[in-house]
Amino acid sequence: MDNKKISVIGVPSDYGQHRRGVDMGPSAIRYAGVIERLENIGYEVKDEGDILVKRKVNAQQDPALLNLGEVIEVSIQLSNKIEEVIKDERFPLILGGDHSISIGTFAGLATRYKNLGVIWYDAHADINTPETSPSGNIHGMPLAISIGLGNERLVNINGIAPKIKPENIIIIGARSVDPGEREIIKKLGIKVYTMHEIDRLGMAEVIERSIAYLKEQKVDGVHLSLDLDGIDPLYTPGVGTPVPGGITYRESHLAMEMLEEVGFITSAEFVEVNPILDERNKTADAAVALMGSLFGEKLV
Ligand code: 4U7
Ligand code: MN
Ligand code: MN
Ligand code: MN
Repeated sequence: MDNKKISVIGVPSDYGQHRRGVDMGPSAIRYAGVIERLENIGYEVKDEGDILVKRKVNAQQDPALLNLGEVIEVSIQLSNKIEEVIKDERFPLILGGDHSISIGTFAGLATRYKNLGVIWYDAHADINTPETSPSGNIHGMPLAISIGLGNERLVNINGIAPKIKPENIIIIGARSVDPGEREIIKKLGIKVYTMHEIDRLGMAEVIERSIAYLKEQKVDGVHLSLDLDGIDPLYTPGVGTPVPGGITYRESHLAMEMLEEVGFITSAEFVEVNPILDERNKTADAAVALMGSLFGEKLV
């Protein structure tokens, strides 16, 4: 990583889905030693603390967009925080929280990057709209919102819309895609490396192709959004929507190491860590170990 200054931002929100406990993700990841781990590699790390997330007031619910008001509030705060951090020339490292927090992440990043590349490491495509979503859970919608599809208030957070170009997105690890998502992916030609391609090509080839592709797109930055459910639940059981048949622990380290070697990741988030569903903080430990690889930890 070129930028030697990291700002860690916790987003203790669970409003994007219905399994409580993912709001404790930032605590679990801090407990797993994220700050010390990065400092030991040689970074100047500032813990910005957590975004203030109000405890839930039971308001009326739109079943197609659960907790919309709360997600908007969190997104605005996170966006502002990220804007401040990148103005300071620091690398934003965001700890979730469920994946709806990416809405705020993209909003903040859009204040700086006009042609941002995105690596979406996930078992899911997270590209549902309120019309296609089988659940109404906003954590299944952030990629759609980033490209301007879905609820207008979410799409327009920060006044910049769309925030990402569909051709700048690469999804890695997909193995649970809803019918409506498949249609959007096909229509927009979004690049997806499913588990099938990872098995056929190997992770090294998948990452090499992804890097080459984003370079061709002449992106001005690359955001890594890593949903811990992209990895097989054997290694990361503490997630709300586990899907078997996922990426291995070693493949994930390899992916992080290869991204580090080219040094083009400019922001990252690790989401969906739910310590209530975990086994002895295994998932947060995995997240921190992967950050070690992403930030260039060397064994010898
Ligand atoms: B995550 C789902 F229907 N697609 O929209 C949905 F399968 O951030 C799951 O990747 C979304 O964990 C998972 O509710 C969102 C479902
Ligand atoms: Mn997922
Ligand atoms: Mn996700
Ligand atoms: Mn999930």
